[in-house]
Amino acid sequence: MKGVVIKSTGSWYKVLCGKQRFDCRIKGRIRLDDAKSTNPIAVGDWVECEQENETQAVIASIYERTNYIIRKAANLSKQSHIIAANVDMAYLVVTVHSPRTLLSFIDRFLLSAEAYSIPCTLLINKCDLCTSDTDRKIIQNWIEIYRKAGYEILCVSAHTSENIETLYRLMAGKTVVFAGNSGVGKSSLLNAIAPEAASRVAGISKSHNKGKHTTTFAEMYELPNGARIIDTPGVKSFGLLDFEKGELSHYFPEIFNVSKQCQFHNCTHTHEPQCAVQRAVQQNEIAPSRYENYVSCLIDENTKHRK
Ligand SMILES: Nc1nc2c(ncn2[C@@H]2O[C@H](COP(=O)(O)OP(=O)(O)OP(=O)(O)O)[C@@H](O)[C@H]2O)c(=O)[nH]1
Ligand SMILES: [Mg+2]
Ligand SMILES: [Zn+2]
Repeated sequence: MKGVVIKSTGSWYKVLCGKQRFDCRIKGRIRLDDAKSTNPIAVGDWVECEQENETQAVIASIYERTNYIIRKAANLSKQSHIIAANVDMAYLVVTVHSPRTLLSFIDRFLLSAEAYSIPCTLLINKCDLCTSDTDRKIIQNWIEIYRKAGYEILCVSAHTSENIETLYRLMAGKTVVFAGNSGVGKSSLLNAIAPEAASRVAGISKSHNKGKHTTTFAEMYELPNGARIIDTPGVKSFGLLDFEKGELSHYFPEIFNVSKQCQFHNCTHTHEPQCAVQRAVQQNEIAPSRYENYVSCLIDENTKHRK
């Protein structure tokens, strides 16, 4: 029987086959394509199961993925971690307050989502906390940066329910993944959208103003309108997988658009003369922060020259 993985702890899996849920282990010698991954089977994967009894089954094989979102398990690690598979889109949850999300984190996430062809929308959560002029300016600035880059960006609040209905409507019938740093309110948003899901939520650590890594395993929740939300554990950083230097700019949509007008077709947009990208940055058509983060990814130790 075919089912979708709705929870994965790495050693056992919860699989939904039709309306029935099974606790599953992986069958002894299953063939896995991606042995470098810490979790070869991820939430969102379609699998073939063999039923053992009322509640248990074994995963015998895994169906090919349409896409997946992946990051390096740790910066120096050779292993990767698949956050979710077979998703229609990703919502990157970010916050101005408690904690403040770094733009470098956002841009690295967006880069990976582009590389794996996953449309991404940004959600600025905890907007209820942003009452000061300074906070409002930051929000305006973020909206400008990411709209210019071609991304949708929406202010929401899990506490006051701002834009929660809109979000629910936007997700109808889609499989979406909620990603972001720990403590930005991914699980809280899920609970606001689907109170029956009741995912665990915890406070922000007072000493560090950071999340407490409350959600430990990714899990998929089904909503009455056919949406499926994958709530994921917060990540601290987003380690890049091995990109080639030349392909990197393809994953910054606004840089890629303008780069067609550069003098050299293999322009890296760093030192070359007649670079349309650098000109666009000077004219503020491309946000300086986006350009800086592009350059920082370019010189990242994991980004390679073509072999
Ligand atoms: N003021 C305010 N607080 C919020 C909002 N959303 C979440 N919080 C609080 O932020 C804290 C962290 O929320 P969680 O939902 O656990 O965050 P998370 O992103 O799931 O964190 P991890 O599971 O650790 O990745 C909790 O104390 C929430 O009550 C919001 O919209 N406004
Ligand atoms: Mg959580
Ligand atoms: Zn250029």
